[in-house]
Amino acid sequence: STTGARDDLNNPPQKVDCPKVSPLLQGAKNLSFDSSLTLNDVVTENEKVREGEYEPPDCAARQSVAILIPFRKRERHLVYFLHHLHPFLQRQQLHYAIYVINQAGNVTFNRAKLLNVGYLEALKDYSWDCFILHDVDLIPENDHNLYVCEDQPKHLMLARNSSRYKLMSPGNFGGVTALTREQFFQVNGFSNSYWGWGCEDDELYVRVKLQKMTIVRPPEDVARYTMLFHTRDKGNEINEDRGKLLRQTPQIWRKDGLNSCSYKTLSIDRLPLYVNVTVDIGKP
Ligand code: UD2
Ligand code: MN
Repeated sequence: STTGARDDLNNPPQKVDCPKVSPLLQGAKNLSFDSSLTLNDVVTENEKVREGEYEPPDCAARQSVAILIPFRKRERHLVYFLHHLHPFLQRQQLHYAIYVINQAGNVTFNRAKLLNVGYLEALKDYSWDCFILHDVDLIPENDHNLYVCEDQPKHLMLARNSSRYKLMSPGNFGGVTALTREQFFQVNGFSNSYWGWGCEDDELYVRVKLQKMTIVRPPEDVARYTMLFHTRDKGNEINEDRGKLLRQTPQIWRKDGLNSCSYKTLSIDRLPLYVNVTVDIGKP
């Protein structure tokens, strides 16, 4: 066709890059959690989100970010998470999608292996620049805490209400971390061998250090979180082997990780606000 209108359809005008600092940021917020809020309410609040994915309408996002959440039976936390995170990420003008990696069955929980699965599965959808590895119960309080990756792995959760905002020790790498596609690949992801609670995050930190990477952090006053109340989940008992395993990292990281992560995907449900990947990850 030679009509102008038709050309516009075939070649939509290139979006300009989003500004370096989003004009939509609001800063520190007092979060509230309304126990009558339902998942359907949150769907209604977020009509611009499609199958868990969003792109800023007026500019080209600087990074495409996959949020990976290890999950089993934390439905209430997930409702609050989606309610807060979708608007938070949109104010940062990101292209993003939220993936919930749901462990099937009742055998011991394995957070690290679920995150490996999330990385591998999300990359089948899109070549994400950046991966945010995110506990479902941590809600960021300040949208200046940017959910983007840096040239080194980033630790985003430095203080939380449940510890009276006491600063985490510099050796901590848990809760919420951001690695680029290449950084996560370079360390061979997480170990698949941490069944139950503890030290899988420390293990990732060892992998990062073995690659001579360093850790970057946001400003302390910005990297603050509310942790939703919980007790230790059934099926996620403390891992008594964690210390022994951790000492073996230099010997095993090359053969225990993304390259040895075997699992069976039971379903991929593209729900309005997140992609739900239900997976059989085997047993210890
Ligand atoms: C700490 C770390 C966490 C992880 C964990 C040890 C912080 C703030 N967090 O969290 O990153 O290293 O210790 O494994 O340092 N989950 C479920 N269902 C379950 C069990 C766990 O969905 O039955 C998921 C959920 O996303 C949860 C996460 O796993 O937030 C971590 O488990 P947790 O919250 O019980 O552990 P916590 O708070 O001690
Ligand atoms: Mn927790």
